[in-house]
Amino acid sequence: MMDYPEFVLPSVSELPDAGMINCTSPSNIALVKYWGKRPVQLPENVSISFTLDTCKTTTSLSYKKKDKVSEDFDFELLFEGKPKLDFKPKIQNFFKRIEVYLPFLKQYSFSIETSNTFPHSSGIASSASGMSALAFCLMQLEKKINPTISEEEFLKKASFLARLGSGSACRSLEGPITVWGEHDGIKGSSDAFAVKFPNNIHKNFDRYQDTILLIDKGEKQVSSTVGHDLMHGHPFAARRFEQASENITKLKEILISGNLDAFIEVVESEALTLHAMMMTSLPYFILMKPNTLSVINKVWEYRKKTGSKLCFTLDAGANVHLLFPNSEKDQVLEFITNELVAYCQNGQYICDKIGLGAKLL
Ligand code: 2P0
Repeated sequence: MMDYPEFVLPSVSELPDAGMINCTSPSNIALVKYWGKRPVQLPENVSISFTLDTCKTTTSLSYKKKDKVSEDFDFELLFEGKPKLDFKPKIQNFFKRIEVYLPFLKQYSFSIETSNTFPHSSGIASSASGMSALAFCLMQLEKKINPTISEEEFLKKASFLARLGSGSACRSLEGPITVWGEHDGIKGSSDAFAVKFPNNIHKNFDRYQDTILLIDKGEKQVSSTVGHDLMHGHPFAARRFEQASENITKLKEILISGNLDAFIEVVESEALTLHAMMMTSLPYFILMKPNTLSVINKVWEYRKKTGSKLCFTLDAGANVHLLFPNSEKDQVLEFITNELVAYCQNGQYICDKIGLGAKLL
């Protein structure tokens, strides 16, 4: 039986011959973390994220209709202008998963050119921006075939497809805040795609800042895919999945009310819980580095001293995301340059903020 038949493109007679689609899609940073999944790419728990603005992938998809449908997918891949063989299996696998929903894929020969605004191997996940950008381009091609698709259906399916490339990618198509996973308090939410946070967001979160401190750019010892897998049979899994749902309930109220102290508590607790899950799985592992902990302690000191609403969150790695209101931008940037840059590898950090999702160029 096929899952989600509503996302299958109805049969069409006319396919466009050739053309090119250019788009950008950003990365995102989870506030309540997705950690644990079941087949196929469905989350064990609900998650919510800020869509980023500066950290993004630009993708051009060139397509050319073939005279004969081939047995296999036909695509070439260029990353920052050069052929990238190690990405090919991931795209091949992605095409295989989404073919049933985009039945025209084997009728085209594609050239995919992609580049990121953030430094290569900076420890910033490129799968979220990269997979969402590719899904968005493919949906633009579907739209040429099926022009009556509504904006809402378009975004829903783009997110649905992106999820099949990488779980967190489904949260990057829209902004400023998206939710992935079914939750009673979030209207329209689903395990199959992410939706834009449906309520009005308090102005305290307008242009909310995310400065990413690049603590360690080395290759991670444990990939996210392996990490997700270790939640199967994890001693705390069931309780953790419930807790994520409870935290979404709390965060929904916080995003509406603008209560930044409550925001800090949920967000920092989520970051540490994510890493606690890693430290308590079998095999156990630690992705934080000594400098990650030094930064966390500095943030706590700074908050105590100044009453600032600066807080941190972590991804599956050693880098620290510093979240703070736009109104504190100058002071916090001064604090970062004076006191935190010393903990960053080669002094590197990236100033980003909350953004709006994928765009056609
Ligand atoms: C998240 N992360 O919610 C969590 C928190 C990292 C830490 O989703 O296997 O690259 O492609 O579904 O999405 C990273 O995992 O994993 C991730 P796949 P993904 O953002």
